Amino acid sequence: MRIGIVCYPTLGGSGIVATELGIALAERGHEVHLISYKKPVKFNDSKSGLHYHEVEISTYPLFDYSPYEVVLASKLVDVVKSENLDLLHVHYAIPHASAAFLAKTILEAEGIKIPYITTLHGTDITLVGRDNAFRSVITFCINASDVVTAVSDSLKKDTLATFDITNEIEVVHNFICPSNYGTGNVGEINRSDYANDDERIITHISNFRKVKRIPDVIKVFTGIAKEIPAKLILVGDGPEMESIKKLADESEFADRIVFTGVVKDPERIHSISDLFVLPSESESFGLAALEAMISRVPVIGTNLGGMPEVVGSGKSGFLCELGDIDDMIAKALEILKSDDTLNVFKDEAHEKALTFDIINILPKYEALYEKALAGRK
Ligand code: GMT
Repeated sequence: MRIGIVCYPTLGGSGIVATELGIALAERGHEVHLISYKKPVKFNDSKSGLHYHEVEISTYPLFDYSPYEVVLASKLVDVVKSENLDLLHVHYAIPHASAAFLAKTILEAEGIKIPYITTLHGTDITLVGRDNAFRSVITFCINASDVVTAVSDSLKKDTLATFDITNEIEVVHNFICPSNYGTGNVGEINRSDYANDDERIITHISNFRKVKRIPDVIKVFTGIAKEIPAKLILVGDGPEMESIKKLADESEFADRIVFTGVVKDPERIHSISDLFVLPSESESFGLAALEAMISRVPVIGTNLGGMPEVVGSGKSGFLCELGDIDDMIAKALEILKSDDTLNVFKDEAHEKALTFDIINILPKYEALYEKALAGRK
């Protein structure tokens, strides 16, 4: 198949999933064309069958805000025609689904039929999607999609509860490529640069937005550090960075908190970690948790959204109620109390992560592409 994939290029989960999917589809012999405003962070230039098309954003003095959706739709029309694409797969509804709908309508007027598949990722429904300013367009474009997928059962439920959905939503969970982990290909990292032998390493990786509740990470770490020797590594960057740095500076364990900034290959950090903390107030799936688990790192997270589908509770880690810091500290200490217990959790985390192997997930997308092609609306 000749597939166009639209995504955000950043390190956010939807961009990672879209790019990894593109790479895997190219490996299966499909011709894949990734379309975004910047080359996605995980794009692989040397992969045969994988191509990149950049959406150029025009700026004119008249525009306070450049109309990205319009230039994206125009680009989609051009790429569908020049590359003879069979279908479009857009990741994150806003504004990718509406741009795809516009492109499809334009192409239809020219006698070209192209289906589009929309994958809902999370905040496009649970956060941005709840904003009334987007509601009518998102609802329409989800319903007009030839196929709609959600990355968890929980997100499907949220979508049905938030919008007037008349279309079917198929759940296709996010995935992991186990072969990318534990290969040593991501470069060396010395545990001793971050912690002493007797210290546990706690990590958190995110885009530092409010929804991730990083102050809770610092509180949980403080509780752990009061009981056992430990270090906290905070990976990523985003709007909350300044306030988090201030909180860390004021902490009684300030000298045990390290900020790395954005790290392109989080597996380097996971390879030296003992525990991953993700106390988000909303998490449709929790790809960051899955990435930790495949690297044998157990998770302390919140019992909401798609997290129970990914982490489960009591084996690969523990899920606690939102904001229940005392419980998170107690559960973290339970995992970290001895090397034997920690190793049991590490093994379980890895086992559970393997159930999300891309080998099991990719055929589901291929089948949905076939379905979209068979029933071109
Ligand atoms: O919230 C993020 O970290 C970014 C966002 C995105 O779309 O890039 O993540 C959402 O999609 C990920 C991939 O499907 C999911 O793993 C995340 O759980 C989801 N984030 C939220 O629901 C807050």
